[in-house]
Amino acid sequence: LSFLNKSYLLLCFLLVLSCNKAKNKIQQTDSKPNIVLIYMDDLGYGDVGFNGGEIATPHIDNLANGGMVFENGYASSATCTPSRYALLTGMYPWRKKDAKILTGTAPLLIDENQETIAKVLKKAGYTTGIVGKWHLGLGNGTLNWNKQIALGPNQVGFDHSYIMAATQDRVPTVYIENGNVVNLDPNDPIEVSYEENFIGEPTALDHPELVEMKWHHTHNNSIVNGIPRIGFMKGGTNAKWVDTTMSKTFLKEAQRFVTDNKDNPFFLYFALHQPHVPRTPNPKFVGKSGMGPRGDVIMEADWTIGQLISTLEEKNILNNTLIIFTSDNGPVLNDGYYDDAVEKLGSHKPWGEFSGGKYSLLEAGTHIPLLTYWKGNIEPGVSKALVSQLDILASLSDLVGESITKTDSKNLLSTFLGKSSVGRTELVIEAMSKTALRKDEWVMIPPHKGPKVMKSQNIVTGSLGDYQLYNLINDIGEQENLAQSNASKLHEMIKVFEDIKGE
Ligand code: NG6
Ligand code: CA
Repeated sequence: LSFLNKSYLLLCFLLVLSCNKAKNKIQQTDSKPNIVLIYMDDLGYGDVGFNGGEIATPHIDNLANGGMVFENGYASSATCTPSRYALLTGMYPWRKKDAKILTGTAPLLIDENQETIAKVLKKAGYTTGIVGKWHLGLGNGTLNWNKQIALGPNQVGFDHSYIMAATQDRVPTVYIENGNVVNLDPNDPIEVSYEENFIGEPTALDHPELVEMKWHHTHNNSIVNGIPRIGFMKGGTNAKWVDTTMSKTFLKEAQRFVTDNKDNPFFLYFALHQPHVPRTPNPKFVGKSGMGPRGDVIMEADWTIGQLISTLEEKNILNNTLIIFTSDNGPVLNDGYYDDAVEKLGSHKPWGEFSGGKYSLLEAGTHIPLLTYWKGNIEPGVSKALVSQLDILASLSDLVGESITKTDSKNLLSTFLGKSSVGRTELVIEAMSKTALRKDEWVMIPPHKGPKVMKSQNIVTGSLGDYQLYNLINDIGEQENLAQSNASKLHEMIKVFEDIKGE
């Protein structure tokens, strides 16, 4: 090559390089980072290494060490559907009568006109996707699984969806992509009922010999992959998911979404199914935790998250991605199957120092792990600010410069980005349609009917016939009821609670 040719080549090379740089600059704006919201199912405050858990969660811990950890982060509710409703819409779920644990055939809970995180981000130019657990209803009451489902995530702001309809323990046990059941054979249509079985279909009650995972309470209807579920299902043989590869399937879809959208801002709601029941780790993870399937699937989820982060790194977009990691509600050991979760727990404390668990108004129900991570933009640290998943909507709206109408969501953007230590002052928490108030370091639980303990799950519900008042700074385990001894604080709390609830 002549000297002239060489310098010409060099010039071209430099030109391409600077063009790429300029292109990257457009993408890497601080106001439009990619957003990945990782939402776990039933993961307790203490289930992660960074909150003192004994299960190895190195990838999640890396996010915690490089990001902002919230010690006072809350899900809106102690169960799945209401928490997910609040997360996406920024509205308290107790304002919505049907925001309760849904069956697999329940209609779409979110109104088509309602604001959602996905809609707001879409308006700001984002491509939006959900991969994983939906559990917010589908259709308008009459669901035909063999046709395109007209109402679902795609109608409330998601450009792309790859979901399970409800929970892993509920039928239909199929994946749904943009409203269509994946791998459905039209000659083997799916029927689903939560009322009665289909003639000739085996259930755990009449065919116990077909059951490979023993049920403890409920979960004795249709058997899929040897696992008895809640609800009855017929047909759709080719479409049925394989439980042990669910994590891989969701990961693959999440990676595909990221790869397809690496050149434009995207929002990925990655709603993992772990460690909800039935706990079905991939063989690669069986026995890894020493705590039985519950520990194993938490390790599997951690690995899955690590893989997704590697993809972001490989595509060179990790630095331009805001990651939020949290869980829909607190932990439960026995949630319906015999799977050694209780027997093999050892000294690990899924609920950390809190009392209660999933379904409970006591702290462990809603006080969940929460962190934000954004390399180069969020200084690593720990925040004591009171924040709720409700606040993600208003905060992300602010980040991308969109306005929203009045909701229960508070704009805590600078807190989520670690630039302020100010959180909300108060928050109404919900568990199984009962509510309580957290304000500053205080919790007030009004009198509620119902059992003190859920026997099958061995969880203290927080329901008592009298008022309860706890100071979380002195009494994180909510053992000492101060309602009698601190009447003035109690009355102040009742007043705030009733004002918010409009009572
Ligand atoms: C409960 C189920 C439980 C689980 C839960 C949903 C019984 C007694 N218990 O009704 O096993 O499926 O619903 O969990 O049936 S959630 O995390 O999706 O809210
Ligand atoms: Ca859940």
